[in-house]
Order: sequence, then C-alpha cells, then structure tokens
Amino acid sequence: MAYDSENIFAKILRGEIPNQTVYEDDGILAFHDIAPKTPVHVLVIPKGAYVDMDDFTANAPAEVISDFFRKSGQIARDLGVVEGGYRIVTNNGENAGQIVPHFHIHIMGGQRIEEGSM
Ligand code: D5M
Repeated sequence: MAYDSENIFAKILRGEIPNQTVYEDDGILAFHDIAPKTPVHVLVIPKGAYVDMDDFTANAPAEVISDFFRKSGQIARDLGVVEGGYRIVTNNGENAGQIVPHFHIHIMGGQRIEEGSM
C-alpha cells in the first residue's frame, strides 16, 4: 500500500493537528491515544513515512528500527508501566483493523489483562 500523506498521524507530524506529546526527538514522536483503552495508552510513531509494521521492518534502515524500539522501551519505563507490566500492540492492515495507515505501536498499561486473553 502506498503511503497516504493525508493520514491523521502525518498531519500530527506536520503540526496540523494537536497532540498530547509524551516524547519527541528527530526520529520519533510519542503521544497519548485520543481514545485510551487502558489507564496508560500511548502511541509511538517514527517520523518517517511507513504504512505499517511490514513496511517499516522491510524498508526502514536498521538503525531507525533499532532506535525506534529502544526508545519505545525507554518511553514505557518513563511512563512507569514496566513494573506492573504492559502490552505492546501494533495493528497491521485490514484483518487487524488498522485505522491509521502510518506505522505506530500502542503502549498499553496500568491495568491487569486476564491471562490467556490473547
Ligand atoms: O488505531 C489508531 C489509534 O489512533 C486509535 O487507538 C485511536 C488513535 N488516534 C486516532 N486519531 C488520533 C489523534 N488525533 N490523536 C491521538 N490518537 C489518535 P489503529 O487500529 O492502531 O490504527
């Protein structure tokens, strides 16, 4: 799928739509999900134009990929969810119900998820 530069996260990156930023640097932006499903629900996106996990892992330079996941781990630490445990979710494509076609991961924590619920 070609990248659609009018998707909502592209607009956030261009500053056309506001967001509640948790962390930002040259490569990534982390912000609160607009409709949180858990007490802590933060999205992390690369600033590069990647549609989904498949596009990101196939086409982003290795250092961009490692930087993204290393920093996402640090963001989870800073959010205070590591001790209690947290979930990382990334929806890919139609079957997963991906809504926004700009690669992102959900950091979800702050509440207990029943064992075996996935
Ligand atoms: O779901 C996309 C996620 O992005 C969903 O949890 C809502 C969130 N979302 C949508 N618009 C915004 C804005 N403007 N700010 C913050 N969060 C937003 P997925 O199925 O992973 O594509």
